[in-house]
Amino acid sequence: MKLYGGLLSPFVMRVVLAARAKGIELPVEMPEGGIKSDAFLRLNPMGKMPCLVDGDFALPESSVILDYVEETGGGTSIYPADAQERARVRLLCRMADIYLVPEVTHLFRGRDNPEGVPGAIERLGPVLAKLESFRRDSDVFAVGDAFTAADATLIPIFYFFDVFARPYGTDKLLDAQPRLKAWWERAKASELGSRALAEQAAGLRAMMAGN
Ligand SMILES: N[C@@H](CCC(=O)N[C@@H](CS)C(=O)NCC(=O)O)C(=O)O
Repeated sequence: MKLYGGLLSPFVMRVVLAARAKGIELPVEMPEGGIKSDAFLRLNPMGKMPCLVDGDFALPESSVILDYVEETGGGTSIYPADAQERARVRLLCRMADIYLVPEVTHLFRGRDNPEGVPGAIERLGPVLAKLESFRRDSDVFAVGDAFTAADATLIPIFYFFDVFARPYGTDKLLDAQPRLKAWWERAKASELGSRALAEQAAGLRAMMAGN
């Protein structure tokens, strides 16, 4: 199996983290000619990263890839055994994709579209509060007491709360959610988390340098 994409992308990193949690080190590379090249579009008509290639099977969409890796990769499951806990994991992943990502994207595009930033900051507070409302005091990881798909999904998105702390004050949003903030501190200090964040930071530096 091989994953096309760059490690700054929270969607790419989600898959990488999920695979690592299962003991799989997926090779990750940018497609030659980029994600809009004819060759890549033939492989992945979505023209986005990530795209997993397993033999002659190509699969886009990070959450779908994550589940494919879960089902085919063996190793430790990244979903809890209990149905309700599993549902909570899926709920946090879904909420991240539907409500969190669009607002973080506004921040990411803030240099080109500064007018999108204030609204995104305003909406992010309630999104984080809702995310937190589905977590429990006893949750050590995003859900429960083990690394799950929810951690793999949230960690590389939360990376951007640190990136945008200085320009946009995103750290204050986390201050308003102490339990989520405590999870984030634990996630950053963890082996999987710290490695991922260092790789995202390297990706950001490369992007800023125009590579
Ligand atoms: N829903 C997709 C989103 C993937 C996505 O938007 N990836 C970005 C990089 S972070 C991308 O490839 N953007 C290029 C584009 O949209 O043209 C997934 O979960 O894989």
